[in-house]
Amino acid sequence: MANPLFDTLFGQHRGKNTPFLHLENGDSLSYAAFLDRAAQFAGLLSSSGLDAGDRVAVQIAKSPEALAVYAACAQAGFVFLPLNTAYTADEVSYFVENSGAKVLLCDPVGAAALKSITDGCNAQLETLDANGAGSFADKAASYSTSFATVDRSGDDLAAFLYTSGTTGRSKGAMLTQDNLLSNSEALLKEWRFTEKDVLLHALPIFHTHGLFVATNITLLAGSQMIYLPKFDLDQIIANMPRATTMMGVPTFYTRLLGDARFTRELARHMRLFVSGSAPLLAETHVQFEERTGHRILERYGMTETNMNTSNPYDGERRAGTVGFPLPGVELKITDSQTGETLPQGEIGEIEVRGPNVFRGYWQMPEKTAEELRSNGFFITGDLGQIDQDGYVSIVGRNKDLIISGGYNIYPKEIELLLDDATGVLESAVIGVPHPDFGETIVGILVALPGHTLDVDAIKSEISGSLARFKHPQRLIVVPELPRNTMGKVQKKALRDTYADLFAT
Ligand code: MLC
Ligand code: AMP
Repeated sequence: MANPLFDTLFGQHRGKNTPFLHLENGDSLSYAAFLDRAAQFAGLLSSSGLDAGDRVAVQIAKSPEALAVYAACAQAGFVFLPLNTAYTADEVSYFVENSGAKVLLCDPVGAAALKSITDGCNAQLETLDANGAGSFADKAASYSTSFATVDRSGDDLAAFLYTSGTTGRSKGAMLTQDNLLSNSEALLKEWRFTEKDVLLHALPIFHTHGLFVATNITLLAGSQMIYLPKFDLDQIIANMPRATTMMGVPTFYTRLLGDARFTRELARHMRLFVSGSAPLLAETHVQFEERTGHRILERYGMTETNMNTSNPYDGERRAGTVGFPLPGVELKITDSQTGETLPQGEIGEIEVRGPNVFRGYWQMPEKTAEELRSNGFFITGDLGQIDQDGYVSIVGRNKDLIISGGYNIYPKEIELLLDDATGVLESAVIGVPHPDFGETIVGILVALPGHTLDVDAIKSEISGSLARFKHPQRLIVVPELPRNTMGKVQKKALRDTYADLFAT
């Protein structure tokens, strides 16, 4: 027996004194030092009464220690459950309860607000701050820097990532060791990662992109990361001459293009820029090539599937497309009503199947059955088409979803809160084009008869329950919502009406 995820990504680097992480303050951390820390964390978690397969929820700042918790869970056989640091205590409470997590790791600043939640579900609460200090680190310090890796198989669960849904309830996507490994192995080959690479890492590590794509590829290749706490233009510009690759959401690239310091010379040492998580405008692709000589490589993925498609490394990286299915991934375009495969060139629902596709949603068999067919195809909710050369394009969404700066927001979650706000009869939440975030959130409100709505008061009424990035940028009061003959709110009509709200 063995533990494929730990052995392949982490274990292979035991005793290696070469750098793994370069930090913002100029310090570097070797693979060996990183693994020592991870082993101590694994020792502590294992002696805390957890069984293999138990969930460890973490809502902590991006730090080397935060990654070491991921490694520790892999080594000790626990399921890693990372949470967006912007989530409020209300939001975190749902994830802890729903997942049945045995441990919640949080920032010391937020600990008091989360204590009643963990007490209520018999979970342990430990802290870890942005500098890697806290009760968890203190307790781990007395544990050995070697830990006997727990046997797991490729079919065992490695991580839960929560993703919102059209009903407003988040679903825990269950990812196996093989889901993660197969995908990073495919991407490493496609994007030609080697131990010579230095990845400029400014993404958060609580989502697929920053964790399973960027970090797992680095680990698999045994390369290095310039590991920044967040996207900060000055830091990106200062560090780019030392890097060879970067992965980002489209906002990273539009912000870089908006800065005159970002030049061909600055990007001279880079071999690859990857974009994903949201649509990259063809215009950004073209401007980027004009400025730097590099063609951004766009790829397409999801929480439930990791990466599905990628533009080619060597062939033409075609603007406005997400390239070809990755080796081992099958992709087809189907009729949303019948599920039948459509003729080449037609627009329909994108379905994917392969070793990358998740196991289903935690304790939600009906939701799983709605989206994951018994033949293994996952219905993505994205609308796409395949051109005569085989390039896949995403042309829209069959799901009511807003993607702002690479974060997904499901309108229903916000509508439920707005509908309950003082004086509101009903609401509709839409995404409209935004120059920085790609899309941003607008709430359309209808007042109860006889009420005059105070939008500022409504904003503060809902704010305590929602992470900042889910706050509507604008609330607009209308006499009534547009509806079709079936009585369904016509969101497309609303999106058309307010399309220019943030135009520059
Ligand atoms: C921050 N804010 C956002 C926001 N990010 N609002 C809307 N959308 C976002 N994405 C808010 C803050 O709360 C704050 O509000 C204000 O905007 C400015 O905050 P900031 O801290 O200065 O923003 P910044 O750090 O610059 O963040 C922007 C960003 C970041 C784009 C760099 O959001 C980011 O790193 N996004 C990447 C998300 C990601 O990794 N997605 C991958 C998902 S995986 P206020 O009101 O307090 O001022 C996936 C699968 C796949 O989708 O295919 O990859
Ligand atoms: P998430 O729920 O965060 O996993 O987001 C997945 C969604 O992001 C997909 O279903 C797509 O709608 C979107 N997405 C990811 N990559 C791209 C891309 N390159 N172009 C357009 N949309 C994308």
